[in-house]
Amino acid sequence: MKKTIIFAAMLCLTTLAAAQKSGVKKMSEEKNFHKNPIIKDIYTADPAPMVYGDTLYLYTTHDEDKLVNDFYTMYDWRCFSTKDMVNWTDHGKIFSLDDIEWADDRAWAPQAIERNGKFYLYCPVHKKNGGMAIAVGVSDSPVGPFKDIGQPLVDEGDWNDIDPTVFIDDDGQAYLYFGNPELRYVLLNEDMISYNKKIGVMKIPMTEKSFAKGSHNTGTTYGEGPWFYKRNGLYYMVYAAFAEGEKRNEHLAYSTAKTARGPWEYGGVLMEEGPCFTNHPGIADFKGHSYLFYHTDELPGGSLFHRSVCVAEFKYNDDGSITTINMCDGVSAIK
Ligand code: FUB
Repeated sequence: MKKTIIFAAMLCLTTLAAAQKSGVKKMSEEKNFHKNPIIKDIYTADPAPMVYGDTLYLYTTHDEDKLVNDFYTMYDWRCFSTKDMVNWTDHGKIFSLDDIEWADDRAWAPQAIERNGKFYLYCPVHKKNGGMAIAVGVSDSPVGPFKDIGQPLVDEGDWNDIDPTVFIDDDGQAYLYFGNPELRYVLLNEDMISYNKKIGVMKIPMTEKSFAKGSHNTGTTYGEGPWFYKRNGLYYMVYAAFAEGEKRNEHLAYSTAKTARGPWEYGGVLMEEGPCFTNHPGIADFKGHSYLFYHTDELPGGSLFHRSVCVAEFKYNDDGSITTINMCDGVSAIK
């Protein structure tokens, strides 16, 4: 038994090493198609695309090879960029727990945005004095380095403060949605590093009309990993969701609203559940194409704690709805 486990572990390491080599090679060989997962030499999760100029920047979390306490072992955030969806540049570590004096663990799902020439990276972390909170790093460049503002941006003293998603509406109001198991938001001030404390943290009613009946703590499907954006006047909330039934893996679902603050109406399943316990959406329109970034455990040695970021191209229906998107092999180059 012990021998089998050692052999299996060696096989995983060998195959990952081979994948690392072929991954690098494939990036330069396959000019017109990039095969999933996007990053093949480290484990990445929680993809957060940001289009800036003619480039798509992809921020990710990083699952360490070696686990501590058999749980998510995540210390830093990574950035990759592309101009054509096939040739990717690895910008390495752009922010880490070492840069956040008050945090000690769980460098979880981030999202980045630009405002007035500065870049803001919102990141959930575990605080040294316990509980989760949302940190924000600021940089003059999309590829960092990011500098922590020195204190949590959102810190309600409970465990709901994870998975921030940020969006600036046409009237200039910036929103930061977040949360597991509840969806909440704050109105960011123009400086993007503080929020309107008079209004405070707003709680979205977790109803079946908004998020459908499901098996997460609120009784709805809404789980975590919200991704908030607007398209053709319609607001979208895409998220990781738990269907009804026991021991389900996360699928992706979406809801829409006519205003940035809701009310939200359930839209449907965006991506069916896969073999990995978590999934996490990131959506971007880039050079006339629409993409859903997600994660799986499909890299050699993959597991619920060793994930890898993938991408699928999709099209919106004329009425703004989205037909369920399949996990796929990869995407073609943008000409
Ligand atoms: O990657 C750590 C956590 O797992 C994220 O914050 C969640 O969205 C889930 O993907």
